[in-house]
Amino acid sequence: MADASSRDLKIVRGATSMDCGGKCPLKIHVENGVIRRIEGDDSQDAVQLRACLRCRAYRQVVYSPDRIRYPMKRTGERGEGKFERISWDEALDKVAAELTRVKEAYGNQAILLVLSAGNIGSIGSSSAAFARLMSMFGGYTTHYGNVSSEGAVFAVRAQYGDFACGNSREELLNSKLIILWGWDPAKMIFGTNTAYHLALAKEAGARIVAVDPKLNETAAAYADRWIPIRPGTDAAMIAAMANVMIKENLHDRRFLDTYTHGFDRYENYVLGTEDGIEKTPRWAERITGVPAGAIAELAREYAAARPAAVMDGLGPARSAAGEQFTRAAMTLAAMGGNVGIRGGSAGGGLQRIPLGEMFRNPVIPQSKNPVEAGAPSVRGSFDLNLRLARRMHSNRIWDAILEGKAGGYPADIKMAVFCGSNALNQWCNTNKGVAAMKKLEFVLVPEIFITATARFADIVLPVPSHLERDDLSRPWPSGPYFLHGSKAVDPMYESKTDYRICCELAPRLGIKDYGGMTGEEWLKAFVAHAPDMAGEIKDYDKFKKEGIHRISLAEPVIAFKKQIEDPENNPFPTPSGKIEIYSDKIAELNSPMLPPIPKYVETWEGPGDPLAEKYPLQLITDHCGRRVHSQFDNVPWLKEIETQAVWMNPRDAGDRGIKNGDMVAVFNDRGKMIIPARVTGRIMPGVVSVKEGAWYDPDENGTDRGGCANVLTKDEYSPGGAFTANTCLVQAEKA
Ligand SMILES: Nc1nc2c(c(=O)[nH]1)N[C@H]1C(S)=C(S)[C@@H](COP(=O)(O)OP(=O)(O)OC[C@H]3O[C@@H](n4cnc5c(=O)[nH]c(N)nc54)[C@H](O)[C@@H]3O)O[C@H]1N2
Ligand SMILES: Nc1nc2c(c(=O)[nH]1)N[C@H]1C(S)=C(S)[C@@H](COP(=O)(O)OP(=O)(O)OC[C@H]3O[C@@H](n4cnc5c(=O)[nH]c(N)nc54)[C@H](O)[C@@H]3O)O[C@H]1N2
Ligand SMILES: [Mo]
Repeated sequence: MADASSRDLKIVRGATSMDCGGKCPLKIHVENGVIRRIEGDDSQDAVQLRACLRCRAYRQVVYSPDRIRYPMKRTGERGEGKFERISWDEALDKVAAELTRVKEAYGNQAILLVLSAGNIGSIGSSSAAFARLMSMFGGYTTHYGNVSSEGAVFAVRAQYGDFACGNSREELLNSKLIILWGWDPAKMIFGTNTAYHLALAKEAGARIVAVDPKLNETAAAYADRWIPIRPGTDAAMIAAMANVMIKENLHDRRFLDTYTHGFDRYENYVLGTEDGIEKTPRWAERITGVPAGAIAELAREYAAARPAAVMDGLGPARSAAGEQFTRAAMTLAAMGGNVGIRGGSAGGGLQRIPLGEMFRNPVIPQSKNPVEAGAPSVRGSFDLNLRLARRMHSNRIWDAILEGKAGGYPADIKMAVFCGSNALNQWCNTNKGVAAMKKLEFVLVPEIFITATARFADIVLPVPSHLERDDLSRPWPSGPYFLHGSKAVDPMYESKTDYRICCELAPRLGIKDYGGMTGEEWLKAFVAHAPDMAGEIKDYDKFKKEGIHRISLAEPVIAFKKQIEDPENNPFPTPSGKIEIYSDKIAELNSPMLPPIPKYVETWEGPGDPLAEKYPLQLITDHCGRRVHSQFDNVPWLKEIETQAVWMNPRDAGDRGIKNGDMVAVFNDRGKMIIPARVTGRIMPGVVSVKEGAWYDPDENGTDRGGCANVLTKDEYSPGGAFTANTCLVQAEKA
């Protein structure tokens, strides 16, 4: 046994930069260069920002036996997963040669760059590295549409004109009623400590109601009432609540008159003067599956509780009419007069507080992408087609690869770089993705693991995990604090960061002046120049040593407080200067699926689609507590916590002779998976759930055995650009 004196023990203040829903200071115990233990925040003089199970288990990511250790090149067929070790020089020479070949033969637009959320650190982030390199190389084709939140982004832009629509989470403590409308912070985090503040609110007597097809983790722990609802139908329930509030004169008329634009149009819709159909609770019951009595009761309860917080999630907005849901939720917030006040909520799904939103590469020069030069201006327009002039929607990359210009896409794609992305697993229609990946001439994937996407690479390059480099990490989606994550151990094996890879590729591509600064120089520059840091952090070394800088606020952040307190001098940044319940800009688009008021619209693969005869179950693909998307799915400690399964109501299971734990085939025309059933009353009849992020694992028949939700989902988007992962019909049977 080594005696204590030979042990080199140190505590490193670290942080990961994952797209995880939170962001937490970590206390990492390192002994003789090996991470022994990871603890959370230990501060004594502030509310601790407690790390969740995932970062606490990160040791099994760093030391996973499955790590990519060195550069490799494909040996078998594309996708077969056979690779052999090569040197960094050979790998980078090959990548540079392929980039040059494709550029010369087809032009820069034939190079597809897929960037996602694997690393959202300041210098770690893929956009800071590859996007810049590829711009300097003459450009690339990329995708548009935030897969997390594009529906909500569209809605918030239309209704408020400003994305910062969240309140400080401790404001929940002042709410009398909190509606978790498709919102599950106990699992999704939505800002470290959100669930803690919810617990305090409950202790203080707030009533909590969940409207969700599932009794989700937060609802199970905190809700006084669960109201199950059919996916994609929430705007109908909200219209019926509005109907009750208007008819019983329970809505905040003064608020609506003072601060909103076009409520009369919504009123005409809700009362049926517009189309002859009154949006009564009975009308909504047929659509939503929620009993009329429960709708009326929630409407009255909501109107009576002041202040009340409508906390709408991104899950329901990630659907075929996602923007309508988010707009309806914001309208409900306005009808209760709950915007801009303490204990209220503006809704809008993003829940963003602009504090801590730092480090967005303000100092790394982001060369413009020449392939997009001269594209139409999108400023002030809601027309998604303008944004898609030179790009394809994120959920259409497979079609774009398969069909190219002939299919109406902006380019004929010949090669692809996937950075910080496991798109084959994470973007819809994985089986179509497989066909698309096979068509490409060359694929590059820098990765930590051989993911579904990396399996299809020609060259894989090893990158370090998040505890193997210094970076700044930003709170998701709110502060108020800044994190500096120090390197706990040196990069494992032969790994290099994306930034380093790009620095080494640059000269091979004839690019000068790509790098220049060391990592630490960049970090210091970020801290010095980031806009919302101005004057905040004076001592970089202290910040680095402590790993966190908390911002002390004189008062809590309340979105749109100014606009509500002094509307004369603070108009909303919308065309009317008010909250736009009716949007002229949206009306101009003249799109039946995108009405200018938050109407309920029936969509493809909803409960009313004739396809429901063949595929009668609505599938939702919510996120998983033990993963960050597909990350951590291969961590043994976390795997023990929850088996990937299809959640199914006892009634649907009984109809099909399925018992808890049975293997079940879940399928539609796009794909099929076989996974265990979790038969539970925590999901409503007619709806099944397969959590997103499990690793695609096809057997010899192409049937997925890993439970990858996206073998079933449709690669489509809503008219406002939402990624429609929660609009999907399936059938299930005993396997
Ligand atoms: N069906 C369905 N699908 C969904 C969703 C859903 O609700 N339902 N949700 C969607 C949402 S909200 C999101 S944000 C997306 C997420 O989709 P992705 O961003 O593709 O998600 P991850 O699975 O986290 O993949 C990131 C990959 O980056 C790698 N990585 C980590 N750090 C680095 C690094 O420093 N460099 C490089 N090169 N790689 C790194 C990780 O190992 C991981 O494989 O998934 C979407 N997919
Ligand atoms: N543990 C963990 N946390 C995460 C992530 C992760 O992968 N794992 N990912 C992070 C990222 S990038 C994102 S974008 C966010 C995502 O956060 P969200 O999008 O909010 O999370 P989801 O789990 O997809 O959905 C939340 C809830 O919506 C419900 N829901 C789905 N469809 C409907 C509907 O039509 N109507 C109603 N009323 N409810 C519905 C689901 O049942 C679920 O309870 O989470 C972040 N946090
Ligand atoms: Mo996301």
